[in-house]
Parts: sequence; structure tokens; C-alpha cells
Amino acid sequence: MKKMIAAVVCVRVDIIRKVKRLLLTVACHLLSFVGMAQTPVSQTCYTADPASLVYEDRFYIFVGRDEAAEDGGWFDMREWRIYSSDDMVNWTDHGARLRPTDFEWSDGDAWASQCIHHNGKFYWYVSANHKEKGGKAIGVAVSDHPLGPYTAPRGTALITTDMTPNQGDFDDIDPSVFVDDDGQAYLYWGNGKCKYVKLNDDLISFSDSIHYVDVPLFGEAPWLHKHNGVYYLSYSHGLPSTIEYSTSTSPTGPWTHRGRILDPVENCGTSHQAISQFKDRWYLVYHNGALPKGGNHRRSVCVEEFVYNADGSIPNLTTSTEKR
Ligand code: FUB
Repeated sequence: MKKMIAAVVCVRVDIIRKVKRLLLTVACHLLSFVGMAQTPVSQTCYTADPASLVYEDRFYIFVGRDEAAEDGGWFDMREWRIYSSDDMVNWTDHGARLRPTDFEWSDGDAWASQCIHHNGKFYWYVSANHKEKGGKAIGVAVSDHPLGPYTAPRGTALITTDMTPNQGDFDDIDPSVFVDDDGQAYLYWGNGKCKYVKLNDDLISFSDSIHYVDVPLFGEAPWLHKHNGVYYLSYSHGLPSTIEYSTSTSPTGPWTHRGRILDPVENCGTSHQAISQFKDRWYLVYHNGALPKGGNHRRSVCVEEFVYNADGSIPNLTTSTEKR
């Protein structure tokens, strides 16, 4: 009798699971039918620190994967992943494409990254632990295709903690590279203080000295983009973090604070954003902690479309888990 009851329970659990799966699939199809984004972009793993890249009619998002346990008190990040879409509704999960251990100098912590396309190659800048020098460092991997394979062209990191002394273990994080119309590339990064260097033409080295930039309310996560000839530097501020931005007539400043793009996000202290134009529309990608069992170290990357105000300012965006 006990065996029969157990068998019936098993069959019912199985049916419930199948119905749930079916409902989820139908919901996803309905969302795509009415033109709504699947957001968060990944529903199957936690993702953070998005960086966008537009290439050949596809919108790519490069992220770090959050693998902390539900009660985990700190980041557990071991890989960088890529997602892409050609309609901002349906997303392809390309899986893990780079790991800290792909860099000779690193032994872990896949913190924020950004990939850019320049002169036919893809340069993926990352922040990760430096196993000998300590602290976080910034390195670069290169590929002929946005999805890789990526290889590290130098045996060493590009930026290490000894180059920016006395600022703590996390000051060399969150790389963001911007190539201006004249071909000059700028690497921005930092926590606490915002820094930049002009990169050499090879994009994997620099001869410039490191500049410390005065950016109002700067916390971390710099992202530089250009719109109608104006340079926009967005970044996170405070904890729980907001996303603020400043503008300038030059990629090196001086920077004038223009406003707040995002209030603190749902269920997560940090905030990290990227901004790109795709098919004549502008998108902000960011993370929150809104997925079930999500939180500070189990974040989720989302997308929000926005329209510049008439004066070129970026509106304060009401983010949503339901619309793009
Ligand atoms: O994901 C680890 C760190 O948290 C990033 O480098 C910061 O931008 C913050 O999001």
C-alpha cells in the first residue's frame, strides 16, 4: 500500500512539474509575441555587471556569473558569460566564454568586464584577482569573433594595484574602454577614485601615465559613451547604489554632473550599468536582485530602453521586471 501511495505521489509531482514547465514556455512565447523583453535576460543563472556591445545587428551582453549560495555573504564569481539578441526580446545564452584562470596572473574573481570591437578584433577587458601582487587587477583577452575563443595576448595584467598605490584592494576594478572617432582609446576604471589612461594603438598596452579624474559622486562602474558629440560618463554611487552620470565636451573631462539614471535597484546593494545604441534605439543594461532567491550576490541582468530628453539629458528610468 505504502509503495502504491508513493508511486501515485511521484506521478502527480511529475505531472505538476511538466505543467509548470509548459506554462513557463507558453508565458515566454506570449511575452515575445506581444513584444516584451525577457527580463532578467537570464532566467537560469544569476548574472551581474553587464557590458553591452553592438556588432552586426546583434546586441551582446557580457556579464559575470554570480554563484554565491543563497546565504552567501560575498561574491562567488568564476566565469564571464555572453548573451545576445537581434530583437531585444529573445536572448541566446552563449554560456561561459572566459574565466580568470585563462589569465596567467589571476586565480579568481570574475568581477566586472567590458568587450569592445576595434579594427576587426574583439578586446575583452576584465577585473580579477592578481595572485602575486594581491588586490584586483585589469587584464585583456582578444578574439576575432565576439563569442571567442579569447586568448590573453600578454602574460601580465594591464593595470595592477602597485600602479595605483594606497587605495585599497578594490580600487582597480570595473574597466570600461571607449574608442573615440579619432581612433584614440581610453581605459576608464576604478572604485572610489575614477582613473583613465590613453591606450596605445594595439589596445593591450599603454605609455600614458595614469590620470585621476574628478567626477562628481563617482563610486565605481564607469561607462563612457558618446551621443550627439557629447561625452557621457555614467557610474554607480553610494551603497545602496544609484547610477549617476556626468557629461563633458572631451573624453577626459572636466565632468559636470547631470543627474541620476537609476535609483537603487530592487533587492541588491550594488548597481552596474552600460549604455548602447542599437537599431536607432538606446538601451541601458543593469543588474538587480529580482530573480527568485536573488540578492546582493545573486544578481540578474536586465535591459531598459530609454529616450534622451530634448536637451540631451538622460531621464531617470523607472526600471521594471515586466517591460523592456
Ligand atoms: O561584481 C563584483 C563587483 O560588484 C563589481 O566589480 C562592481 O561593479 C559591483 O557590481
